[in-house]
Formats: sequence, C-alpha cells, structure tokens
Amino acid sequence: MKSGFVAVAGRPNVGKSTLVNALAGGKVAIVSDKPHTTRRRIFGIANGEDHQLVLVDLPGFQRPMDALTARMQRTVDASFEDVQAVLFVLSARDHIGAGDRFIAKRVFALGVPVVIALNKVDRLKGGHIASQMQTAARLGDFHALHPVSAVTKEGIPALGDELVALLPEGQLYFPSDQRTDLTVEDQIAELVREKALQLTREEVPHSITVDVDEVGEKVVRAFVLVETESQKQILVGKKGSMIREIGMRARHEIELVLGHKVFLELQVKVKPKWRRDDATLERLGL
Ligand SMILES: Nc1nc2c(ncn2[C@@H]2O[C@H](COP(=O)(O)OP(=O)(O)O)[C@@H](O)[C@H]2O)c(=O)[nH]1
Ligand SMILES: [Mg+2]
Repeated sequence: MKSGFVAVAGRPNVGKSTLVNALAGGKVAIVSDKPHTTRRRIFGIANGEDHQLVLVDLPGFQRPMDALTARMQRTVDASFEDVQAVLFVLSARDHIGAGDRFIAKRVFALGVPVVIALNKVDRLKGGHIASQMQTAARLGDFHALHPVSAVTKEGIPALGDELVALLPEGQLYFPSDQRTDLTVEDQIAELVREKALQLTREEVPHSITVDVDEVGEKVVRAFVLVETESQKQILVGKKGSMIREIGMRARHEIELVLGHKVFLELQVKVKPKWRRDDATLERLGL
C-alpha cells in the first residue's frame, strides 16, 4: 500500500483547511474567513483501500509577533521536514503575488515534488482560470498543477490521486478509520473556536482560545478564554445571546464527533495575555 505525508502550504485564507477537509472526506480542520484560523498542526487523513495519505494542515507562514505566533512558526518549519511532497495552495479568486512568491521560494527549495492546487475556481470564468494557471505556473518547477474547488469538490478526486501517486510503498501510520490525529477534546475545542470566530470581528477572533474542561456522557464543559473584559462582553452578548448562539452551532458538530447527544456548557472567562503566556500555550497544546 502507498502511504505518507504531504505538507499543505499557502497564504492565509486561500482555502488550505477546506481543501484538507475535502481530501480527507470529512471535517478535520476548522475554517473561517479570518486569517490565522489554523493555529496548530493538524493531520487530515485520507484513507483508501490501497493508500493512506496524511495531509499536514498548518498555520500560515508569518513573522512571529508573540509567544503564540513564534510557536506557530516553529511548528511550520518543523513540519516541512520528512514529507514526501508539498501541496502548495493558491486562490484563483485573488491576485497571485508577493505573498505567494514568498512561500514558493521556501517550498520549491525543499527538494520534494510540489503539487500546486489553484483553489476557488468555482464560479470563475474559464479565461480567468487559464490566466491564473499561467501565473501559478511561473512560481516554480512544479510537479503538477490542478485547478480545484474545495467547496464544490471539483477536481478534488484527481488531485487526491496525484498526491497518492507520489507516496512510497509503506505501512499504515494511523488506524484506517481515523480521519485526524486530534484528540476528541481538541476537536471539540476547535469546533467551539470556529463558531466563535465566525461570529466575531476585528481583533476579537485572535484573542479567543477554548479550553475543554470535561467531556462526559451527557455534558461537555468548556471555557472560552479571551484577553479583556470588553471582549468578554462581546462574546457573552446581550443577555448571553452570543455565547448561546456559539453553543448551538457547535453542539451539533460536537455530537457528530462523539456520536451521541450532549449538553454543551460554555463559559466565557478573561485570561489576560494568554497569547504571551508559555504555560497556558503549553497546556492548550499550541
Ligand atoms: N468560493 C470558495 N471559497 C473557498 C474555497 N475554499 C475555501 N474557501 C473559503 O475561503 C476561506 C478560507 O478558508 P480556509 O480553509 O480557512 O483557508 P486557510 O486559511 O488557507 O486554511 C473560507 O471562508 C472558506 O469557506 C473554494 O474552493 N471556493
Ligand atoms: Mg487553515
């Protein structure tokens, strides 16, 4: 059987996590329209009868600003060692420019095959897609270039086959029914964070983290941590309306992960400067 690891690289917001979910055939990585949604390395595992393709979804490359982003960047650097190929994701909807070239410089220097996915081609005109493909092709000496849509799944099976073909003969790295390496607690924390990100704006999303306290048969209890009192007020909302909405949206998906119904208890807490606190980051697995 063919098995191995493929790192997923690309600018923030080009659709890396959505693509990993599409290739893995289910939700493993959370998605939002806010940059830097992905904070930690996540394996999205695409299992087939004759293959196990492990996609390594990563936070975007960035200049470290605090302890959190410094850790994120170290994770990114380390993750590019020991992969069989790189899936370099671009957005067909956006200008392909300096940000993409910055990443291209790093991925084409790794010495492994680079497969380019030109994502978000849904609803774009053929001529526009063709000219974006030409621009993409100039980024470096790529192995293959696939126009795809992670949302409509257009081109996804062909992209998956292309990546599997690059894997060596090997053994299973994970049980063949597993789609991610995240623990249940971490999956729950990510789902709550995703809903909170989707419902907030400006600086609030980056100040949110989720700490799962208890996963019981009937009750799941988690803390939503923010950095200031005013962020807390936003997340709680008028008479608790915001945190209730976050809970409602997250509960449904948490039940899919757990396989049974639960009562989700969320509490918003202020934890000043958690992003700068190494002990907190360590405990949260970031
Ligand atoms: N139209 C369209 N939007 C997409 C596609 N893939 C991702 N997106 C959207 O792009 C945004 C960023 O996606 P995400 O996967 O979080 O990007 P990442 O930061 O690269 O991981 C989200 O709003 C997605 O819904 C696609 O194929 N087509
Ligand atoms: Mg992401």
